[in-house]
Amino acid sequence: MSLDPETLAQFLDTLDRFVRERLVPHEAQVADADAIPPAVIQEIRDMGLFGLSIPEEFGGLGLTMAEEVQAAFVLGQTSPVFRSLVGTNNGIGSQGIIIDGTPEQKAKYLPKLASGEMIASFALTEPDAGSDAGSLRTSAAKDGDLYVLNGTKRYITNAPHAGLFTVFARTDPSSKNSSGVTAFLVEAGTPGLSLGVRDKKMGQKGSHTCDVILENCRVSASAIIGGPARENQGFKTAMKVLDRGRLHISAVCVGAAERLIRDALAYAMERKQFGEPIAEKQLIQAMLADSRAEAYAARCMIEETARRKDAGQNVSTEAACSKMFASEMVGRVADRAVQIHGGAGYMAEYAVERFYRDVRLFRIYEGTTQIQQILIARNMMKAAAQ
Ligand code: COS
Repeated sequence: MSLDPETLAQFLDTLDRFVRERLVPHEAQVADADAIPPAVIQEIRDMGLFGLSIPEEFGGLGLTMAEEVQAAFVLGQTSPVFRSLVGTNNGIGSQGIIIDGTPEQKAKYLPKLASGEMIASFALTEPDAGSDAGSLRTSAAKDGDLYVLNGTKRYITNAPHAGLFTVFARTDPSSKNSSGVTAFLVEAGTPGLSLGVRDKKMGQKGSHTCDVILENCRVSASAIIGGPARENQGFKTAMKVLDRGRLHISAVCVGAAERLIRDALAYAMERKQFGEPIAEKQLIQAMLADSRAEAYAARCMIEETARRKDAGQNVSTEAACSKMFASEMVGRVADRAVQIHGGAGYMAEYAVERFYRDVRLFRIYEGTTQIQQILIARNMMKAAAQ
C-alpha cells in the first residue's frame, strides 16, 4: 500500500528532523562506546523505524519500495549503525517471512519485528561460504518430524541481540549447490543455538555481529519459511530477500554520500588557504562537483529501480546495478571528503574519518561488487540468449 504524498512528505520531514536533532549528535558517543544508548533505541522504536517495510496489518508502516528508499536516503545521512539496528527487521530478517512465509509465521513474528520488540537476523554466510552462498554446509538432517541443525554461521549482523534467526541449511545432503537449501526460522533460546564472541570490526562501531553456532539444534517442520512444502526452496527465498536488501543498501549509500558532501562543502567554505576559502579552488570544486553528480546519478537509478519493483517487474539486474554503483560511489565520495578535509580528515574529531571506515562495508556485504558484476553480466547473457 502506498501512502498519500502529503503523509509521506510529513513522515520524511519528521525523520529528517529526528536524524539531525537526535541521531547526528549521538554519533561520536555511539562509536566510542560501541553501543547505541537504550533511550535512543526507544526513540527509534517510537518513530516506527523497525517496521518501515512491514505491512500495516502487522503493525508496520507498510512503505512501498519507492517510499522505503526515500526513508533510507534520509536515514543514511547519519552513522550507518542506526540504520543497521533497524536494517535487519526491515530487510533481510523479515522479508523472507513477508515474501514466502505462511500466514501463521507472519502473524507470529511480524508484529514483534515491526515494533522492535524482537530483532531478526539473517544467517546465510558461513566460514567457507561467503560469495558462494549456495555451497553452504550447515546441515538440517531429518529426524521424524524434526530437523537437526548443525553448523556455524559467520558475521551475522545483529545476532547478539536477535530473538529470531533465519537459518539457511542443507536439507538435501546429496546436493552440493543451492538446490538443497532450506530456510528455517529459529528462535533465540532454542537448545543447541549459541553465539560466538562479538567481532571486532574496522568501522560501524555500535552495530554488532558474531557467529551463530548450531549444535544438534532441533526445530520442527513448521519452522521452514513457507512450511514443509518449501523444503529445498530456501536459496530462492534468500535471493529474493537480497534483491530488495540491495536496493535498500544502495539508498543508504546515497544518504551517506549526501551527508559526506554536506560536511566536505561546509569545511571547504570555512577553511582558508592561500588567502581564500579552499572551496574557491577549482581542484576542490572538481571533487565536490564529481561527488554531487555521482550521488545524484545513484539517487536517480535507485528511484527508478524502486518504481519498477513496485510495478511488479523483475529488477534483479537493476538492483545489482544500483548496489554496485551506489556502494562504489560512496567509497569515492568518502575518499574525496577526507581529501578535502586534508589533515583534519584523518582525525577522529571529524565525522568524515569515521564515515570513511563505515562506508567500506557497503562494497562487501549483501553481495560484493564482484558478485553484483557477475549477476549483471549473467542476466545480460541470459536475456541475449532468449
Ligand atoms: N529471485 C528468485 N530466484 C532466484 C534469484 C532471484 N533474484 N536469483 C537466483 N534465483 C534462483 C535461480 O533461478 C535458481 O533457481 P533454479 O535452480 O530453479 O533455476 C536458483 O535460485 C539458484 O540460482 P543460481 O544458479 O544463480 O545460484 P548460484 O549458486 O550460481 O549463486 C550468486 C548465485 C553468486 C549470485 C549467489 O550465491 C549470491 O548472491 N552470492 C552472494 C551472497 C551474498 O550476497 N551474501 C551476502 C550475505 S547476506 S548479508
